[in-house]
Amino acid sequence: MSFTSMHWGAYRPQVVDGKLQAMVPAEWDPDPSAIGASIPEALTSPTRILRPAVRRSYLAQPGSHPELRGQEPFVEVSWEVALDLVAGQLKQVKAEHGNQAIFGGSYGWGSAGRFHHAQSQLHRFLNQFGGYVFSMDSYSLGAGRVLMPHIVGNMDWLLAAHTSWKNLAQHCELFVAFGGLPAKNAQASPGGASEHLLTRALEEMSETGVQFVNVSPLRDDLTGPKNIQWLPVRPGSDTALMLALSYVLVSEGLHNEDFVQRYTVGYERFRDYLLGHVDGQPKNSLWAQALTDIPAQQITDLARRMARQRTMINVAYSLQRSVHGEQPFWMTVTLAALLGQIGLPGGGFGLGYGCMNNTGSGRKAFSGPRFSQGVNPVKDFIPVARVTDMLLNPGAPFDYNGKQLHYPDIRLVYWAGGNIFHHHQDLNRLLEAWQRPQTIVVHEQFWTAQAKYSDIVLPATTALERNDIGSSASDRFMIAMHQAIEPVGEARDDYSILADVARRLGFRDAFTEGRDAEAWLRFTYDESRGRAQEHGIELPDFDRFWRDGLFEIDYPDNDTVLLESFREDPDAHPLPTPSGRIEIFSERIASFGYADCPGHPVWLDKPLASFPLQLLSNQPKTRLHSQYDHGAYSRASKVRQREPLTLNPADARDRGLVDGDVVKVFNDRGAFLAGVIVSDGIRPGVVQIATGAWFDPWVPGERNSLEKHGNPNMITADIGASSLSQGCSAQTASVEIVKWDQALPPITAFEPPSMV
Ligand SMILES: Nc1nc2c(c(=O)[nH]1)N[C@H]1C(S)=C(S)[C@@H](COP(=O)(O)OP(=O)(O)OC[C@H]3O[C@@H](n4cnc5c(=O)[nH]c(N)nc54)[C@H](O)[C@@H]3O)O[C@H]1N2
Ligand SMILES: Nc1nc2c(c(=O)[nH]1)N[C@H]1C(S)=C(S)[C@@H](COP(=O)(O)OP(=O)(O)OC[C@H]3O[C@@H](n4cnc5c(=O)[nH]c(N)nc54)[C@H](O)[C@@H]3O)O[C@H]1N2
Ligand SMILES: [Mo]
Repeated sequence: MSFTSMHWGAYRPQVVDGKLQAMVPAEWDPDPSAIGASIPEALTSPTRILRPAVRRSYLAQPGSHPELRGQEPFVEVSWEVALDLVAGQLKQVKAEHGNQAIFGGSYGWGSAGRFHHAQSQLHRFLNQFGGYVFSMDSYSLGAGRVLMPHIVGNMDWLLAAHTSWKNLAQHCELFVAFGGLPAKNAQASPGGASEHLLTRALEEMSETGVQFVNVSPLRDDLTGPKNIQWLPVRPGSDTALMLALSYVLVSEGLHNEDFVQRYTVGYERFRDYLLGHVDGQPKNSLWAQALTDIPAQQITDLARRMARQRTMINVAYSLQRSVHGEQPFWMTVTLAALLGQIGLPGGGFGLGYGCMNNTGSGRKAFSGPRFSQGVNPVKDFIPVARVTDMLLNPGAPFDYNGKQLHYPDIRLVYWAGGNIFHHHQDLNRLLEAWQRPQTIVVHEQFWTAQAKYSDIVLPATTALERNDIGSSASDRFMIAMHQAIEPVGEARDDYSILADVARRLGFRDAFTEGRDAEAWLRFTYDESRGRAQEHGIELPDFDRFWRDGLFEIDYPDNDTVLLESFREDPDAHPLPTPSGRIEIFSERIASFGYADCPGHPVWLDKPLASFPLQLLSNQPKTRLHSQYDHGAYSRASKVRQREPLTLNPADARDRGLVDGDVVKVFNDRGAFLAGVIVSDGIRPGVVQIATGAWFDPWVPGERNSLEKHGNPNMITADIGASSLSQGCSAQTASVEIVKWDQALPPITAFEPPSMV
């Protein structure tokens, strides 16, 4: 049997005469993702990178004319020439500036296979070369990853230990979902989502009578169950709503004082703030009504309902991808602690049910084979979303999680498996920063902006063009990803590219340990068998696994209930926090002295610029981030070839807009075009556009050019969530929109650059 695994599901590739015809979803998957349908045509589309290429003036004189990145033609070169150039530049930068001048923190999702995982490959390579500046945390969970260890425990542990959907169907009565449970997002999990769970889980919960509350600006963030109440909250105001819910509980004596005393620390400090003893402002329902637009009576009713019923409170990652993004996560935990149902079946809190497929699967957290990255001798790092700051301000100090650090001085950027022109905020600012390094190397499959704005571009294979192993924590199947087709053009896998650069730098043997990719698959698989056993999983030998094409990991006998053992005995099973308890007040965070993240959860006003509409740039339904935006499924979703932007009928009427119009979306940072969809499924005052439309400036390389295609990061703000986490804050953004009545500029995002 031959399967392949993508972050959004397992498929059987159908190949005829060496050409991929279709991706047939795995037969066991009850709800496969349509993103697979984009792949056959996209793999060999004109935007595929076929040969190594170097920016013209860079080839003539390495390091010259960085300001021409993105504007100049490329010259196709042989692998020999390209790899000599990469090795030579690495050697030179290392000799002149040291390894701390190399940025290898290159962020991104790459492909699902665990050996050909571009990040791991690059990190191992750079570690053996003497190290690199790395990046911490993620765009997904920047604020959450830094906050949670202070107050409960680290995110990876928590995510793997979430109460299972099965348990929720049996025991939960009320599911309150901040940011909803969007079916579009549950398509994906990093490393694979071999069985899609959300739709069926919601059906089962609906049948057992679970009631849902969708707290979101978008109605479609929760669809399926019979009983859904929609609270169209103002984006960024959920903390105020949760404070008011807490206020009702505390002021009406509905909170669980025993739980608070036994399992948490710092409640009294928080309560004084909540009741208004600190700042004179009780955080009551009327106060929250003004901030959230949710009527006070509905807030009060919801709090009482939550106290009466077995309640799960879930918060989507998106809420923490904002200025003061720590607060909604901290308040979710605090509110759940006040209800006192943490550790009980069907109750407590969730951090991202619906954000990724595998959360709540109840399956074993075994994550499969790993490719060892070794140790990084360089200690400099940045919180991942501070990349533009780093390039613009070498030497400047910044705060992070209680420390003051300094930005390194980067001369060479090496990127593999990510697209910064997709994921980073304020692209005009990035464009300026992107001119600073003397060399930018990228491995890419397609002519994304990441490739077009680099100096040396090395064509990478896709997962279908190499053997690999697909595996994701808490997923049902481990997949033997058999190569389906020959590499397209001269593409090579990241491993063999880096092995050949390592040869030029004198450490090929250390990098490969004498193994080719096939030998590594076997080696990493065998190495993972011991870890599998710790989870009670007996993996078959490699040959058997490879022949069978997949391995099913059996479902555990017991349901998972998050923090169950902590609840049973908090002394025997303390949390990994300083107090061993849930920290409603964190002495440690308080000791950092950050005004933008004090010692307990608080409501802080957000620095929204004075544009009338709040802009949500959420995850796309029809692709993974920017991956396969050039595929048929994503292209079919566009409005006049632009990314669709949804707005409320009232906001459309005010601006004379109808379905199918093209609008210019702008603020003081930039502007882009988008296609209009008018819908009453979005609250007034908010417009929504998915991320991932390939960056397509009208005048390539120029700052402040209009972007033609609908990339919302033209206007998002490049500021950290707080001094604590410095997380990505893309969701805190405001814009104005106007109808575009000029001629429509053609989309050129999917065209390769010109070649000489
Ligand atoms: N405004 C706004 N911005 C956001 C977000 C948001 O909600 N709003 N979300 C943020 C979040 S949560 C995330 S995770 C990021 C995602 O940002 P990214 O992870 O950077 O986005 P992807 O489009 O997945 O980029 C992966 C790239 O790797 C390439 N690739 C795939 N496989 C391989 C491989 O095997 N080898 C090599 N060399 N390349 C490969 C693909 O072609 C693609 O260009 O975006 C963030 N940005
Ligand atoms: N199909 C698909 N699935 C994906 C991805 C993808 O690119 N494509 N990306 C994956 C990745 S990397 C990640 S990190 C996760 C991301 O998971 P999230 O970050 O949670 O995803 P989003 O779609 O940005 O946000 C979920 C919903 O939250 C709502 N929302 C936004 N801001 C607010 C707010 O302030 N308050 C409230 N109450 N609601 C708000 C939005 O309406 C949005 O639809 O998704 C994963 N799943
Ligand atoms: Mo993410």
